[in-house]
Amino acid sequence: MPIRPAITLLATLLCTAALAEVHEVKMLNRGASGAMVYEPDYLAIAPGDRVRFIASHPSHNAASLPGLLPEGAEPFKGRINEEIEVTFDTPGLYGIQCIPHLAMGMVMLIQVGDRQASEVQLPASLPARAKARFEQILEQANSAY
Ligand SMILES: [Cu+2]
Repeated sequence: MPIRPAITLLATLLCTAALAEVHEVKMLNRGASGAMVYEPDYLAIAPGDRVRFIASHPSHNAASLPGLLPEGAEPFKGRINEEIEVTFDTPGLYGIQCIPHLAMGMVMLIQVGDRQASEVQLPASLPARAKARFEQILEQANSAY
């Protein structure tokens, strides 16, 4: 390989790494939008960005939601009360759930990369309150575009 393209590629990789952002999400018993919430409950981020889930209140976790995960993305599951930082490399829409409070609607959405407006398919097996909150989040996200 000629030397110059190799150096250019390396510089590009370093720049991408330097630009990656860390976004913070609090896990709360009560927040501005109700009981058992992630705050914020919607993020639009760039591929390679990280999200830190902060155990602001006890008894929550953050885990990927099967059925609302981009193809090829790595599932993850934090422990209860654990602060985790997740890197989102694969573009697409991610559903995040608090496993003990899924039935109470403790979910959030993370959009990684450019948005594909039409294709949001919520998993059929979602509890009613989780489904309702996803729909609310999507409505707010759509009106912001
Ligand atoms: Cu919870």
